[in-house]
Amino acid sequence: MRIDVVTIFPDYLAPLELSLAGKARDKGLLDVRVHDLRQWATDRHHTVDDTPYGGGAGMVMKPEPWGAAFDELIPTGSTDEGTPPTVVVTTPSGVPFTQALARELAGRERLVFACGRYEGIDQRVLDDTRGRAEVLEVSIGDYVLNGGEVAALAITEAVVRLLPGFMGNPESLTEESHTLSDSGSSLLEYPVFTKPASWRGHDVPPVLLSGDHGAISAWRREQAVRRTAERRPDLVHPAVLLDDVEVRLVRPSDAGELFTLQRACWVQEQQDNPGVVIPALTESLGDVVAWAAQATVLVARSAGRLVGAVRASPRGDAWDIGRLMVAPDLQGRGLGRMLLERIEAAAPPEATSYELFTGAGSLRNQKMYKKAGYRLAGSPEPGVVRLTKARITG
Ligand code: 6GU
Repeated sequence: MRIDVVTIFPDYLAPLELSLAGKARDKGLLDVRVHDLRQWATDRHHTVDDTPYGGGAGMVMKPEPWGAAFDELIPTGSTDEGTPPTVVVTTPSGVPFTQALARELAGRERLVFACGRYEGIDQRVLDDTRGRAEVLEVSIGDYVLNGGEVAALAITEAVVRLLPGFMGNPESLTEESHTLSDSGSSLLEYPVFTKPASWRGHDVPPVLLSGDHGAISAWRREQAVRRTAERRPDLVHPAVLLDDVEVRLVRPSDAGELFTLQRACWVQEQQDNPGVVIPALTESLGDVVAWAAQATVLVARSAGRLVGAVRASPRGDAWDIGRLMVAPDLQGRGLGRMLLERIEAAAPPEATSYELFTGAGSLRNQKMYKKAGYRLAGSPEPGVVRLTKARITG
């Protein structure tokens, strides 16, 4: 494989000479060349950036130096002899870099990295290059780096170690995190241990010393699944997109699932508020049917599944909101906040404030309510806090 890197900071790419990529070079698997973009800038100051058309902050990388760089590195006609080169433009607005993309890139004969700086590269450079090469805009994660150099290093490292003949022991490639299992799902790696069996009072899990290979595989798989569910729920079940969610008024036929969802949701509340009596945990199906018929109740469904609900009723001048619930596996995605906004919007015209209660120990709930504009307004009984928000009517 041949890799060219075009950057205004060639020194940044020095690590390519070392370790991994250096090893691949020594084995003759890899030919890496780093180029300074400024050598293709024609003015006296070797200018590579300019102000953006349309205004706005920051600078944009000028098209001419990039055009000249690609003309030299990827001459027209380079498509004719076999596979066209792949230009990887590193940018936070690219497609996510994944192990699957690393495997794809490892199959290419030529990669050309274009390391963006400033606010990015004039878009026409990429459009102009598409005739001669496959152009991919790639990001290494949801955060912003000053430039694409570190991303180019990371991508190179992930790709080069997959080159046939690079790894001494190819088996270590098939077991690691993010390798697709037979079922097609991706799991994080299980925790690993080495000698001694006891260290600073921490023991290695006994099953690993048992010599029972079946039990060891089962334990490892269980640990991998547990870790993945905790750290990367997005890998276990694809994110529920908010526009997948239908919110509507409750119907009598929702009651059974509402009853089940309520129980599941308030178990956590009981754990966070020990000793507090929580009616939502002990109500019967009949109780749920009764309040669902009396109050204004909204339910959220996603792909047919009941995933959230909220209820409210007028009390004096207040719109009394309660039973805001989101399925435990889908919390933290803004669903609760959306339901809260929707039930606020359903308040009768005469309501002047919103009011709700939650556990004194339910810090996550309180944080969400405060973000939504609620303020603590006393404690009606031990372990319970009241929150209120003035209604602003236009
Ligand atoms: Cl590829 N470039 C920059 N500048 N920032 C990033 C990135 C790339 N990937 C994540 N953040």
